[in-house]
Amino acid sequence: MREYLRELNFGQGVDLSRASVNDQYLALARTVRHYLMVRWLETLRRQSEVQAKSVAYLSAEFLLGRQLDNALLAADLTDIVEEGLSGLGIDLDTLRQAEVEPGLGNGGLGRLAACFIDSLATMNVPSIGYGIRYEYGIFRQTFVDGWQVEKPDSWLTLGSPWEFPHPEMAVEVSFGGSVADWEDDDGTVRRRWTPGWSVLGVPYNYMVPGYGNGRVNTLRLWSARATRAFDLEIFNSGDYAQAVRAQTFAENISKVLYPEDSTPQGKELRLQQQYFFVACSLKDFVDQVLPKDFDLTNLPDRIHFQLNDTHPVIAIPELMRILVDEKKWSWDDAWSVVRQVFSYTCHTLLPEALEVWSVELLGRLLPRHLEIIYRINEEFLLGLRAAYPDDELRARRMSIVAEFPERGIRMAHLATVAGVKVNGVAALHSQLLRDKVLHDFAEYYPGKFTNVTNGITPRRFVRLSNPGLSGLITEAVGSDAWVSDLDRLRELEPLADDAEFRRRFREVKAANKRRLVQVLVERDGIELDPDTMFDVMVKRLHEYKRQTLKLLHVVTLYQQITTGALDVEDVTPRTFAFGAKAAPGYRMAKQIIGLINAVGRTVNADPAVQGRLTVAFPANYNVTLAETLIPAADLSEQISLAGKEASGTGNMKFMLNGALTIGTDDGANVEIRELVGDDNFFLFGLTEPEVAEVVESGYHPTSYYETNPHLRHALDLIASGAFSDGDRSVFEPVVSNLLHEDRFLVLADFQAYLDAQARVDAAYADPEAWTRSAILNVARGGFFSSDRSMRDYLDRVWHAHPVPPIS
Ligand code: B1N
Repeated sequence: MREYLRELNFGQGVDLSRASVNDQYLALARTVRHYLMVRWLETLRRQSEVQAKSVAYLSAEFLLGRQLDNALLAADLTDIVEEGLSGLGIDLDTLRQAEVEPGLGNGGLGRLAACFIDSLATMNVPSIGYGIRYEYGIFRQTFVDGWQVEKPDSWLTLGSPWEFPHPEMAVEVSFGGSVADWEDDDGTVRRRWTPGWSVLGVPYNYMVPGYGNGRVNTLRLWSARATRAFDLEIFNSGDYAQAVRAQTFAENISKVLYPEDSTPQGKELRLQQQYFFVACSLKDFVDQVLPKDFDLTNLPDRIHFQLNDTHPVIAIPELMRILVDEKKWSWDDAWSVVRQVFSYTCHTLLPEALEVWSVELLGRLLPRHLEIIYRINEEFLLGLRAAYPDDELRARRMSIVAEFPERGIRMAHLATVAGVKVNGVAALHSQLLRDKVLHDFAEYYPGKFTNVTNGITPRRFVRLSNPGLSGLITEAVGSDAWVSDLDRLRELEPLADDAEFRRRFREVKAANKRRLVQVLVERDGIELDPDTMFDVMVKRLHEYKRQTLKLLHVVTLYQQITTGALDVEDVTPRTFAFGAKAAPGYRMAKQIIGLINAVGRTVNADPAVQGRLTVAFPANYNVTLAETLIPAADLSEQISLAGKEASGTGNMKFMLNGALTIGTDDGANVEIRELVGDDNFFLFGLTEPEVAEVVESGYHPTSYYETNPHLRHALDLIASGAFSDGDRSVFEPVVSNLLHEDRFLVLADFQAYLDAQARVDAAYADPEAWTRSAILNVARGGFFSSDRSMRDYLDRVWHAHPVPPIS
């Protein structure tokens, strides 16, 4: 505590009596990071000493969530700090709440990256995360009359105690210009890129502490600055305003995270961001991380670059450029190294989500890289035509260069051609990648394709977010070893049949529900009844995830009760909780948000359903809210159309916090159900092959509307203006889309969903049996630790190894 007071006095410049909560939080954060500093330096020292093979995780997003609690846990400081602070009359929890989470990601993909670096540190794997330090992360969602309005996320304004900027280590990254032949000293003709402009990348380092193992890995995020050339212009041109504008232009590159999840727009600034962080990272690794005299032919022994989706795939031509243009290697020598050091993780099946950069844009921004991609493609097509003579159609399908609708570079193809391994993120997803999206490639490169099912870190999503359950588990297992060895949850299985354990498990869930109720009152002014079933659907708003299906269930119940078709006494009291952000340009998604809020307003105000149906839609669902929402859930909604959700990771968080899942056979749901068994999972809906068949034979949503009275009544009620003050036009686009297009087969799965929900009600009516299932969900969920995901990547993709723990 002496250290803490020093930080307050000398770091914040205040004494205790005048310190604001923010001062106190910042001082505590700095105290904790000082404590971790020795371990960080020791980790770095050991890393350069041992020279073990490392992993570099390249990701445009790291959705970290709050840092304080995780750092306290890793360093085993929580109790000491809590006690010390309370001696000073300070409540640790108040300081926890003062932290603004770094929201440098959209959803699952960014959160996955954060879980992975946590696991790598905990498992003693030498590794580094590389990404972008966005000045503005994912927007803050607000509702105005129920409609989403985005506000900037200024996560840096109150100070950022977890980062270490290193402006002296800035690297230069170039763009634009032109490429021409030139003659080398030894007479060889080479290509020379003369860039048009450049920016600086300033590294900001973040500690990634392993859990209780004394290791602290590094996350390095890049921030864009103007180069000194810009500064010089200020003097030379005399046009001060113009020079400052140039500065702003450079800094724009890391200004804001693109808020699109799964459906990226092909924007120029986005490509700039991608090349910016990748070029910074490769340069950093080659020039700074590797020893000075390192022979780059040995690169594959020292590093594996994991490409988190296609966003960092421009790293492939960039490394070629470094080796061929800068290091003057032959093309073949460079290619033989490059094709050993990258692997690619695909996170989607939606064709519209696969990035294709227009040749016009790529050629303008990165002319040399475009040339390199063309040459990679030429040689690839040569091999392909040799393997499949006379199959020009196949060559066109597989080409890295697309010809329609305009000439474009297919980044997934480039990654697949150059990557050592290509993986999907759940068993079904990897299967569909092999069989459908990348089928030609799987044939051509047998052995290149593999699966690594996603995972989540049990530190943040169980140990920290659910202290009640953690206490129970620790008692049952006999130690807290499960926190870094989640398979030990298996030991809970026999306790599912122990009435006393069930009672305590239920008490933990009830307490988590009361905690959520309290948080939502304070955070949003939402009042909920903790004695209802908490039925939760939290994830990005996307049509394929089918929030509308959930909503049609709510509307159906409401319609049935208010018309007397259903006796209110027979309805299980439920709280339907939604959390979802829509991409600002995704109109249908924003409409659906408006509709959820409108239905909520009407249902919550109607005395006819009071105490039975409640809709809660707290704005701005983020990692912090997830940490209290998920442990309070009874029912987890995972209802995407089969074959569309690559994996899902929220589904795993719910399972490990003792919620039962109602879900389709999609993504990681498949593996969840296999592990937990059909008796403990509410499966419904078309399977992926059935979906393919329905779509193939022509899908007619109206026929479901015409033949299913429940569905008709629910859609008619929405269309009638019942939720929009009689205005029939407001939600007409949503209704007519469902009726006439329904790309994601909501109507086809509607009845099956209602039936499954009836099974949920029946099961919930028996609390002992329900609790038993909930315990089995926890006991059988150990597979979904991201530690296991890391083991799979180490074995199947990286061929790297943990190093002995420090101290
Ligand atoms: O990645 C998650 C999966 O669990 C989800 O199923 C999947 O939808 C998600 C462009 C994406 N896929 N694609 C993205 C995000 C941002 C962006 O700009 C695409 N996110 C996913 C983790 O594997």
